[in-house]
Amino acid sequence: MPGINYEDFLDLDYEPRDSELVCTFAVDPASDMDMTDAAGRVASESSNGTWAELQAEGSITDLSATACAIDDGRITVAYPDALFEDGNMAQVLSCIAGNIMGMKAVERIRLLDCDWPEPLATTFPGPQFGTSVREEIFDAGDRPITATVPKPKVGLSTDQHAQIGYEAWTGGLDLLKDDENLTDQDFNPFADRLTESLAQRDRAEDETGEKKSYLVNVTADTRRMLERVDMVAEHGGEYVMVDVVTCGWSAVQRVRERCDEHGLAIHAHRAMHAAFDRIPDHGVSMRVLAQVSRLCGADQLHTGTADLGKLENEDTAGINEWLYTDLHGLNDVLPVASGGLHPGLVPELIDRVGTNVCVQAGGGVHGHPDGTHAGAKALRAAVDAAAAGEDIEAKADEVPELATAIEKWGTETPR
Ligand code: CAP
Ligand code: MG
Repeated sequence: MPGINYEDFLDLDYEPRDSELVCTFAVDPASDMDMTDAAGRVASESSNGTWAELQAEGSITDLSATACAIDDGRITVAYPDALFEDGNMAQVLSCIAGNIMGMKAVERIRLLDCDWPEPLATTFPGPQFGTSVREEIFDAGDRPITATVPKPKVGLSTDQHAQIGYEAWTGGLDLLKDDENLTDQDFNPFADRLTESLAQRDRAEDETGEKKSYLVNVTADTRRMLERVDMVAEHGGEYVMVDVVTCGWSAVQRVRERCDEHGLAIHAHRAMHAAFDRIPDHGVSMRVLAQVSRLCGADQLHTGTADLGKLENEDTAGINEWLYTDLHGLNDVLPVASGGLHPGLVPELIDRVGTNVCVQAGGGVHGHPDGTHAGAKALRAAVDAAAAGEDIEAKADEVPELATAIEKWGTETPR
């Protein structure tokens, strides 16, 4: 019987088949290894090899990955389709971003990008709505949709939270959003917050004649999340919000399934993504996390502010472009720009990411010197002006709340 060694996972003449998942990694080999040593080990450990020579029988080697290119600190690995279970994101990630992240053969390794083949991609549902939320839920025309998250993040009572929603909605914003760490605490219980906020939404819709909606955070263990999804549907919501990284992809998959039954859209908050993607040469890139979010069914996803805001961002524009591009017929995803935004940054933001986005601001609305309602008016006016290609300074002459916001924050990037 032939033995399987690390070298058997390396073939630089290999052309990946259309059915294979092709992954690109940045690799920094351990000091006693070269790139070919490391590449063979990555392909081996992420498919069906190990450190010891194995005796191979029958078609076992058909499941082996092949390291098929090495170029400038990067390697390409092709994974056969039969290695993967249909529609099981946890299993896929245990292969391509599993043990290899900690192997001693590499100093650092980062999963940079995946080319998802049709046979695997189409075993996932993808988003139910994607960017069409802008027309299907709102009648937003060519402008970005807008959202605000009450601040402080946690500690507001249910009444205070719902009142902030009312002020934001009537000030012109489309969405009230829960913060990532607000779920079902004693100071603001989930069920009360849902019903009170939706009651204020109805009032704001009556008064403004515009469609309004609420991103209520259902994040919890999967059983409780599904109960909360059902509650949102019963009470007439259009969306749920999920902290997709902290609660895990398998849970997101179940939420997507339940949301399909109710026709609810999913807003994906990416809290903890930076634990995977912040160190540039290690971990899993935000690009891949965005791909995984799309496959699992997020309709809108935080992808950053193209470096205009308070948080580190990886290639917002490039990731957004990928989210819009065809993926074997799966729906696209609406990118959410958030994190330190305020009205003065909106023109440059729209310049960098376009209008097919959601613009989200917390501090940049509620920190307005005249309060939330004025802050909402200022943000909406800035978005309307930027989307129409109008100068926001000129808009500020018509909208005093915008003038006040610009006077306070100018175009500064907060920290
Ligand atoms: C924004 C935010 C969002 C971040 C997440 C916050 O509030 O609510 O969670 O945008 O980052 O808590 O920071 P501000 P990202 O508008 O007050 O900054 O979008 O990069 O995932
Ligand atoms: Mg937040």
